[in-house]
Amino acid sequence: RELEADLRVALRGSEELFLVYQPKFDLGRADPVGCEALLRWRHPRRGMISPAVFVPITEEAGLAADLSRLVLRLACGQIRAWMAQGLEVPVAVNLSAQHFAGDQALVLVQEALVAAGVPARLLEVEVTEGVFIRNADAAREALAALRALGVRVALDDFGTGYSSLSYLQHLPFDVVKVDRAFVRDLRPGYGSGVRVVDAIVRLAHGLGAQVVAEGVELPEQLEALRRLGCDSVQGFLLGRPMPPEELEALFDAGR
Ligand code: G
Ligand code: G
Ligand code: MN
Ligand code: NA
Repeated sequence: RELEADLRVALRGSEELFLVYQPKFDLGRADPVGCEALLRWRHPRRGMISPAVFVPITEEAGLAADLSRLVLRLACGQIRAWMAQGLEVPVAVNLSAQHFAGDQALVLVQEALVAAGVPARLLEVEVTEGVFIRNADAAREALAALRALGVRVALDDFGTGYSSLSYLQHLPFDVVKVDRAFVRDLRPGYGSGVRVVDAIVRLAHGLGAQVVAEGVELPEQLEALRRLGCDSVQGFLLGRPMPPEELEALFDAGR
């Protein structure tokens, strides 16, 4: 396919693929506490193409590891650049579930950290429930190995997959990210939306994980999340995915 061929070229090194960074804020102190790196592709003829479109293409074409290698290199390079400016900004990257069938995720992450000279504690890895579909035991081991390195591990899009509870009891996560579908229902008159998020927060806290809510677009949602004891928040209300210089300004202002 045409996009696949273009992706192969872009992955070989170009500025077509780049990261934008969406800030995350602590709900108690309202400080920026980190960010999520999100990949963007500026195609030379078609303009911006969403990762929702091209990430699945890389996965089917056997290019997932190349893509993740690039994302990790860019993210760790940015962490390093911020460190050189005296800023410690934790960065979360999204990794394909494919890497968790064996030790590939560990190898990719370790290589990127070493190459950039970045401490593991500044990197967070986000995975979806999809990591557990094929081989749950292998995934659990891979996640444990990352955490043993000092990398934080987050469960992304929580509650949208299936069999959500059976694997949570084994505690392979530092962070649970409440999917924006649940945050959307935190509106007056939607009592059931509040009860679902309340249950997720209690469950995650009971298992020792922090809770990040994503997709916060309205002040009412922020207020509801505060009342429910959510730890941190991310969403268009607080900050869109942005270039690194803009994120820097947020962290600079806070020091
Ligand atoms: O940023 P945006 O909302 O367009 O992202 C759409 C989807 O693409 C989301 O599911 C997001 O997790 C995923 N995505 C964004 N960046 C990356 C990345 O670097 N690697 C992978 N595997 N997925 C990504
Ligand atoms: O699947 P994942 O959670 O990694 O997806 C992240 C995607 O969510 C990014 O593409 C980002 O652009 C998008 N996103 C971030 N904040 C918001 C928000 O407040 N509302 C909506 N609709 N999307 C958001
Ligand atoms: Mn994510
Ligand atoms: Na999500």
